[in-house]
Amino acid sequence: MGYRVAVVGATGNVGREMLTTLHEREFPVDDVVALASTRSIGSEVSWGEDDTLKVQALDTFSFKGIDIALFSPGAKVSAVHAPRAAAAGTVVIDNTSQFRMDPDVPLVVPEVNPKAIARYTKRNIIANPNCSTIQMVVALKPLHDIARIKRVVVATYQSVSGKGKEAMDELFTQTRAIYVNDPIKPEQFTKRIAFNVIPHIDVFMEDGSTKEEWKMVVETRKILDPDIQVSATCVRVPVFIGHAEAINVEFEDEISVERARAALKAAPGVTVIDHRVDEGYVTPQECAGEDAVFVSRIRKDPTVKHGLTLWVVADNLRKGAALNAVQIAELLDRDYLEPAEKKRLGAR
Ligand code: 2RA
Repeated sequence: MGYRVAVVGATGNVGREMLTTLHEREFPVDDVVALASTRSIGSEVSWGEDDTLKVQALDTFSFKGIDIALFSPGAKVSAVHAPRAAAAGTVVIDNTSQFRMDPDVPLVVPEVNPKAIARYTKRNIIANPNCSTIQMVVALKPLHDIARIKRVVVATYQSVSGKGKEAMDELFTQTRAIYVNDPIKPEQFTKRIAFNVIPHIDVFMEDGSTKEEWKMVVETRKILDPDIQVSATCVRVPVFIGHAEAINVEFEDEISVERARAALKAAPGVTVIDHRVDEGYVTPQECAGEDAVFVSRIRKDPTVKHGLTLWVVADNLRKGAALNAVQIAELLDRDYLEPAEKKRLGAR
Protein backbone atom coordinates (compact mmCIF):
# COMPACT_ATOMS: atom_id res chain seq x y z
CA MET A 1 0.00 0.00 0.00
CA GLY A 2 1.55 3.27 -1.13
CA TYR A 3 1.16 7.03 -0.88
CA ARG A 4 -0.88 9.47 -2.90
CA VAL A 5 1.74 11.90 -4.20
CA ALA A 6 1.40 15.19 -6.08
CA VAL A 7 4.17 16.89 -8.04
CA VAL A 8 3.59 20.63 -8.39
CA GLY A 9 5.38 22.37 -11.25
CA ALA A 10 5.41 19.02 -13.02
CA THR A 11 6.23 20.43 -16.48
CA GLY A 12 9.41 22.24 -15.35
CA ASN A 13 12.98 20.89 -15.36
CA VAL A 14 12.85 19.94 -11.67
CA GLY A 15 9.23 18.72 -11.70
CA ARG A 16 9.99 16.25 -14.49
CA GLU A 17 13.12 15.11 -12.68
CA MET A 18 11.05 14.61 -9.51
CA LEU A 19 8.69 12.28 -11.38
CA THR A 20 11.62 10.39 -12.92
CA THR A 21 13.35 10.06 -9.53
CA LEU A 22 10.21 8.90 -7.69
CA HIS A 23 9.72 6.22 -10.34
CA GLU A 24 13.37 5.15 -10.59
CA ARG A 25 13.76 4.81 -6.82
CA GLU A 26 10.45 2.92 -6.59
CA PHE A 27 9.02 5.28 -4.00
CA PRO A 28 5.86 3.53 -2.77
CA VAL A 29 3.10 5.39 -4.64
CA ASP A 30 -0.44 4.23 -5.27
CA ASP A 31 -1.35 7.34 -7.16
CA VAL A 32 0.64 10.24 -8.59
CA VAL A 33 -0.82 13.55 -9.74
CA ALA A 34 1.00 16.05 -11.98
CA LEU A 35 0.02 19.67 -11.31
CA ALA A 36 0.99 22.92 -13.00
CA SER A 37 -0.38 26.32 -13.96
CA THR A 38 -3.51 26.53 -16.14
CA ARG A 39 -1.23 27.17 -19.15
CA SER A 40 -0.10 23.53 -19.02
CA ILE A 41 -3.47 21.83 -18.46
CA GLY A 42 -3.93 18.84 -20.74
CA SER A 43 -0.24 18.51 -21.58
CA GLU A 44 1.39 15.24 -20.63
CA VAL A 45 4.49 14.35 -18.64
CA SER A 46 6.29 10.99 -18.50
CA TRP A 47 5.78 8.60 -15.64
CA GLY A 48 8.31 5.81 -15.90
CA GLU A 49 9.27 4.48 -19.31
CA ASP A 50 5.80 3.61 -20.56
CA ASP A 51 3.23 5.84 -18.87
CA THR A 52 2.25 9.45 -19.08
CA LEU A 53 0.28 11.67 -16.71
CA LYS A 54 -2.16 14.36 -17.83
CA VAL A 55 -1.28 17.65 -16.18
CA GLN A 56 -4.02 19.08 -13.96
CA ALA A 57 -4.54 22.65 -12.80
CA LEU A 58 -2.91 23.53 -9.48
CA ASP A 59 -5.28 26.47 -8.86
CA THR A 60 -8.40 24.35 -8.52
CA PHE A 61 -6.85 21.15 -7.18
CA SER A 62 -7.98 20.00 -3.74
CA PHE A 63 -5.09 18.38 -1.87
CA LYS A 64 -7.46 16.40 0.36
CA GLY A 65 -6.23 12.78 0.50
CA ILE A 66 -2.79 13.61 -0.93
CA ASP A 67 -0.13 12.34 1.52
CA ILE A 68 2.96 14.09 0.12
CA ALA A 69 3.38 16.93 -2.38
CA LEU A 70 6.70 17.76 -4.00
CA PHE A 71 6.61 21.43 -5.00
CA SER A 72 8.86 23.16 -7.55
CA PRO A 73 6.67 25.82 -9.15
CA GLY A 74 8.48 29.09 -8.22
CA ALA A 75 8.47 30.86 -4.86
CA LYS A 76 5.38 33.03 -5.44
CA VAL A 77 3.24 30.03 -6.36
CA SER A 78 4.55 28.00 -3.41
CA ALA A 79 3.75 30.93 -1.09
CA VAL A 80 0.06 30.52 -1.96
CA HIS A 81 -0.38 26.82 -2.61
CA ALA A 82 2.06 25.08 -0.22
CA PRO A 83 0.21 26.35 2.90
CA ARG A 84 -3.09 25.41 1.21
CA ALA A 85 -1.83 21.84 0.67
CA ALA A 86 -0.37 21.71 4.19
CA ALA A 87 -3.72 22.80 5.66
CA ALA A 88 -5.40 19.92 3.79
CA GLY A 89 -3.11 17.47 5.66
CA THR A 90 -0.51 17.00 2.90
CA VAL A 91 3.17 17.06 3.87
CA VAL A 92 4.81 19.52 1.48
CA ILE A 93 8.44 19.21 0.36
CA ASP A 94 9.11 22.58 -1.23
CA ASN A 95 12.03 23.17 -3.60
CA THR A 96 11.58 26.94 -3.82
CA SER A 97 13.25 29.62 -1.66
CA GLN A 98 9.90 30.59 -0.10
CA PHE A 99 10.11 28.81 3.27
CA ARG A 100 13.80 27.90 3.60
CA MET A 101 14.66 30.42 6.31
CA ASP A 102 11.35 30.12 8.20
CA PRO A 103 12.35 28.94 11.70
CA ASP A 104 9.31 26.63 11.77
CA VAL A 105 10.30 24.93 8.51
CA PRO A 106 13.15 22.40 8.52
CA LEU A 107 15.72 22.78 5.74
CA VAL A 108 16.96 19.28 5.08
CA VAL A 109 19.76 17.47 3.29
CA PRO A 110 19.32 13.82 4.32
CA GLU A 111 23.07 13.07 4.41
CA VAL A 112 23.73 16.12 6.61
CA ASN A 113 20.86 16.92 9.01
CA PRO A 114 18.24 14.15 8.74
CA LYS A 115 17.02 14.69 12.31
CA ALA A 116 15.93 18.26 11.54
CA ILE A 117 13.02 16.79 9.61
CA ALA A 118 11.19 16.01 12.87
CA ARG A 119 10.08 19.66 13.11
CA TYR A 120 8.02 19.42 9.93
CA THR A 121 4.82 19.04 11.97
CA LYS A 122 4.90 22.77 12.88
CA ARG A 123 3.80 23.82 9.41
CA ASN A 124 3.58 20.52 7.52
CA ILE A 125 6.25 21.95 5.20
CA ILE A 126 9.86 20.83 4.67
CA ALA A 127 12.16 22.99 2.56
CA ASN A 128 14.62 21.63 0.02
CA PRO A 129 17.76 23.80 -0.02
CA ASN A 130 19.18 25.65 -3.00
CA CYS A 131 21.09 23.44 -5.44
CA SER A 132 24.47 25.09 -4.90
CA THR A 133 24.11 24.78 -1.10
CA ILE A 134 23.13 21.10 -1.22
CA GLN A 135 26.22 19.86 -3.02
CA MET A 136 28.50 22.03 -0.88
CA VAL A 137 27.14 20.87 2.49
CA VAL A 138 27.19 17.20 1.45
CA ALA A 139 30.94 17.59 0.82
CA LEU A 140 31.60 19.76 3.89
CA LYS A 141 29.75 17.67 6.48
CA PRO A 142 32.32 14.82 6.80
CA LEU A 143 35.13 17.39 7.03
CA HIS A 144 33.30 19.48 9.64
CA ASP A 145 32.80 16.32 11.70
CA ILE A 146 36.55 15.69 11.98
CA ALA A 147 38.11 19.18 12.09
CA ARG A 148 35.37 21.85 12.62
CA ILE A 149 35.05 24.32 9.78
CA LYS A 150 35.61 28.00 10.59
CA ARG A 151 35.33 29.64 7.18
CA VAL A 152 34.43 28.72 3.61
CA VAL A 153 35.21 30.71 0.46
CA VAL A 154 33.38 29.33 -2.55
CA ALA A 155 33.11 30.25 -6.23
CA THR A 156 30.37 28.47 -8.17
CA TYR A 157 30.14 27.56 -11.84
CA GLN A 158 26.37 27.04 -12.28
CA SER A 159 24.72 25.52 -15.32
CA VAL A 160 21.83 27.22 -17.10
CA SER A 161 19.34 24.43 -16.22
CA GLY A 162 19.22 25.93 -12.71
CA LYS A 163 17.24 28.78 -14.26
CA GLY A 164 14.77 26.57 -16.14
CA LYS A 165 13.97 25.28 -19.60
CA GLU A 166 13.85 28.70 -21.28
CA ALA A 167 17.36 29.42 -20.04
CA MET A 168 18.60 26.16 -21.57
CA ASP A 169 16.92 27.14 -24.84
CA GLU A 170 18.60 30.55 -24.69
CA LEU A 171 22.07 28.99 -24.38
CA PHE A 172 21.31 26.74 -27.36
CA THR A 173 19.86 29.52 -29.51
CA GLN A 174 22.63 32.00 -28.73
CA THR A 175 25.34 29.43 -29.42
CA ARG A 176 23.79 28.71 -32.80
CA ALA A 177 23.28 32.44 -33.48
CA ILE A 178 26.97 33.10 -32.99
CA TYR A 179 27.92 30.45 -35.55
CA VAL A 180 25.46 31.70 -38.17
CA ASN A 181 25.96 35.38 -37.33
CA ASP A 182 22.36 36.03 -36.21
CA PRO A 183 21.62 38.93 -33.86
CA ILE A 184 21.60 38.07 -30.13
CA LYS A 185 19.16 39.49 -27.60
CA PRO A 186 19.59 38.19 -24.03
CA GLU A 187 16.23 37.51 -22.36
CA GLN A 188 16.71 34.97 -19.60
CA PHE A 189 20.12 36.32 -18.62
CA THR A 190 21.34 39.88 -18.17
CA LYS A 191 24.18 39.39 -20.67
CA ARG A 192 25.02 36.94 -23.41
CA ILE A 193 25.52 33.49 -21.86
CA ALA A 194 26.93 31.68 -24.92
CA PHE A 195 30.75 31.70 -24.78
CA ASN A 196 30.60 33.86 -21.66
CA VAL A 197 30.33 33.65 -17.85
CA ILE A 198 28.02 35.89 -15.78
CA PRO A 199 28.74 36.70 -12.10
CA HIS A 200 25.09 37.34 -11.33
CA ILE A 201 22.51 34.76 -10.20
CA ASP A 202 19.20 35.92 -8.72
CA VAL A 203 18.70 39.55 -7.65
CA PHE A 204 21.19 41.94 -6.06
CA MET A 205 21.03 42.54 -2.31
CA GLU A 206 21.79 45.83 -0.56
CA ASP A 207 25.33 44.80 0.41
CA GLY A 208 26.31 44.09 -3.20
CA SER A 209 26.05 40.32 -2.98
CA THR A 210 23.41 38.44 -4.98
CA LYS A 211 20.54 36.48 -3.45
CA GLU A 212 22.09 33.22 -4.70
CA GLU A 213 25.25 34.08 -2.74
CA TRP A 214 23.21 35.04 0.33
CA LYS A 215 21.36 31.69 0.11
CA MET A 216 24.68 29.80 0.26
CA VAL A 217 25.64 31.71 3.41
CA VAL A 218 22.40 31.45 5.40
CA GLU A 219 21.38 27.98 4.26
CA THR A 220 24.80 26.48 5.07
CA ARG A 221 24.51 27.90 8.57
CA LYS A 222 20.97 26.62 9.05
CA ILE A 223 21.81 23.12 7.81
CA LEU A 224 25.36 22.55 9.03
CA ASP A 225 26.44 24.99 11.76
CA PRO A 226 25.40 28.57 12.57
CA ASP A 227 29.03 29.50 13.39
CA ILE A 228 30.49 28.81 9.93
CA GLN A 229 31.50 31.92 7.97
CA VAL A 230 30.78 31.68 4.23
CA SER A 231 31.87 33.99 1.42
CA ALA A 232 30.34 33.03 -1.95
CA THR A 233 30.61 34.24 -5.53
CA CYS A 234 27.99 32.63 -7.77
CA VAL A 235 28.61 32.52 -11.50
CA ARG A 236 26.46 31.27 -14.39
CA VAL A 237 28.43 29.37 -17.04
CA PRO A 238 27.46 28.09 -20.50
CA VAL A 239 26.90 24.49 -19.39
CA PHE A 240 23.49 22.79 -19.69
CA ILE A 241 23.48 20.53 -16.61
CA GLY A 242 25.77 20.25 -13.57
CA HIS A 243 27.01 22.83 -11.09
CA ALA A 244 30.71 22.96 -10.11
CA GLU A 245 32.21 24.68 -7.08
CA ALA A 246 35.78 25.63 -6.13
CA ILE A 247 35.67 25.51 -2.33
CA ASN A 248 38.35 26.77 0.03
CA VAL A 249 37.89 25.67 3.64
CA GLU A 250 39.61 26.86 6.81
CA PHE A 251 39.39 24.57 9.84
CA GLU A 252 39.74 24.98 13.61
CA ASP A 253 41.75 21.78 13.92
CA GLU A 254 44.52 19.99 12.09
CA ILE A 255 43.36 18.03 9.00
CA SER A 256 45.57 16.28 6.48
CA VAL A 257 44.67 15.67 2.85
CA GLU A 258 44.77 11.91 3.57
CA ARG A 259 42.30 12.16 6.47
CA ALA A 260 40.00 14.42 4.49
CA ARG A 261 40.07 12.03 1.54
CA ALA A 262 39.28 9.05 3.79
CA ALA A 263 36.39 10.90 5.48
CA LEU A 264 34.96 11.98 2.13
CA LYS A 265 35.27 8.44 0.73
CA ALA A 266 33.31 7.07 3.69
CA ALA A 267 30.61 9.78 3.55
CA PRO A 268 27.12 9.01 2.26
CA GLY A 269 26.28 10.58 -1.09
CA VAL A 270 29.91 11.47 -1.90
CA THR A 271 32.12 9.94 -4.58
CA VAL A 272 35.79 10.90 -4.54
CA ILE A 273 37.52 10.95 -7.93
CA ASP A 274 40.89 12.58 -7.44
CA HIS A 275 43.82 11.13 -9.38
CA ARG A 276 46.04 14.17 -9.99
CA VAL A 277 46.53 13.21 -13.64
CA ASP A 278 44.87 14.29 -16.89
CA GLU A 279 41.16 13.43 -16.65
CA GLY A 280 41.55 12.39 -13.00
CA TYR A 281 38.74 14.70 -11.81
CA VAL A 282 35.03 15.15 -12.53
CA THR A 283 33.47 17.91 -14.64
CA PRO A 284 29.76 18.83 -15.02
CA GLN A 285 29.57 17.07 -18.35
CA GLU A 286 30.15 13.68 -16.67
CA CYS A 287 27.84 14.23 -13.69
CA ALA A 288 24.51 14.76 -15.51
CA GLY A 289 22.10 11.99 -14.54
CA GLU A 290 24.24 10.88 -11.58
CA ASP A 291 23.12 10.87 -7.93
CA ALA A 292 26.47 11.48 -6.25
CA VAL A 293 28.22 14.65 -5.22
CA PHE A 294 31.68 14.26 -6.78
CA VAL A 295 34.77 15.60 -5.00
CA SER A 296 38.06 16.09 -6.85
CA ARG A 297 41.25 18.17 -6.57
CA ILE A 298 41.55 17.76 -2.77
CA ARG A 299 44.67 19.65 -1.72
CA LYS A 300 46.23 21.59 1.12
CA ASP A 301 45.77 25.35 1.30
CA PRO A 302 49.17 26.43 2.66
CA THR A 303 48.08 30.08 3.18
CA VAL A 304 46.25 29.32 6.46
CA LYS A 305 47.10 27.12 9.47
CA HIS A 306 44.53 24.40 8.70
CA GLY A 307 43.15 24.70 5.18
CA LEU A 308 41.99 22.61 2.23
CA THR A 309 40.78 23.36 -1.28
CA LEU A 310 38.30 21.12 -3.15
CA TRP A 311 36.46 20.89 -6.46
CA VAL A 312 32.86 19.70 -6.04
CA VAL A 313 30.47 18.80 -8.87
CA ALA A 314 26.88 17.50 -8.92
CA ASP A 315 23.83 17.27 -11.16
CA ASN A 316 21.89 20.36 -10.02
CA LEU A 317 18.52 19.00 -11.15
CA ARG A 318 19.08 15.71 -9.39
CA LYS A 319 20.99 15.91 -6.06
CA GLY A 320 20.61 19.69 -6.25
CA ALA A 321 16.82 19.44 -6.39
CA ALA A 322 14.69 16.39 -7.28
CA LEU A 323 16.75 13.62 -5.69
CA ASN A 324 17.19 15.53 -2.43
CA ALA A 325 13.39 16.09 -2.31
CA VAL A 326 12.68 12.40 -2.94
CA GLN A 327 15.25 11.40 -0.30
CA ILE A 328 13.32 13.61 2.15
CA ALA A 329 10.12 11.77 1.15
CA GLU A 330 11.96 8.48 1.76
CA LEU A 331 12.91 9.66 5.26
CA LEU A 332 9.29 10.63 5.92
CA ASP A 333 8.22 7.16 4.82
CA ARG A 334 10.88 5.43 6.91
CA ASP A 335 10.46 7.37 10.14
CA TYR A 336 7.32 9.52 10.23
CA LEU A 337 4.45 8.76 7.85
CA GLU A 338 2.08 6.04 6.82
CA PRO A 339 0.00 6.20 3.67
CA ALA A 340 -3.42 7.73 4.53
CA GLU A 341 -5.22 4.65 3.23
CA LYS A 342 -3.15 2.32 5.45
CA LYS A 343 -3.87 4.55 8.47
CA ARG A 344 -7.58 4.52 7.61
CA LEU A 345 -7.69 0.71 7.38
CA GLY A 346 -5.54 0.34 10.53
CA ALA A 347 -7.92 2.57 12.47
CA ARG A 348 -10.94 0.38 11.75
C1 2RA B 1 20.13 28.38 -10.07
N1 2RA B 1 20.19 28.03 -7.70
O1 2RA B 1 21.03 27.61 -10.42
C2 2RA B 1 19.35 28.16 -8.81
C3 2RA B 1 18.39 27.02 -8.95
N2 2RA B 1 17.85 26.61 -7.69
O2 2RA B 1 19.79 29.37 -10.69
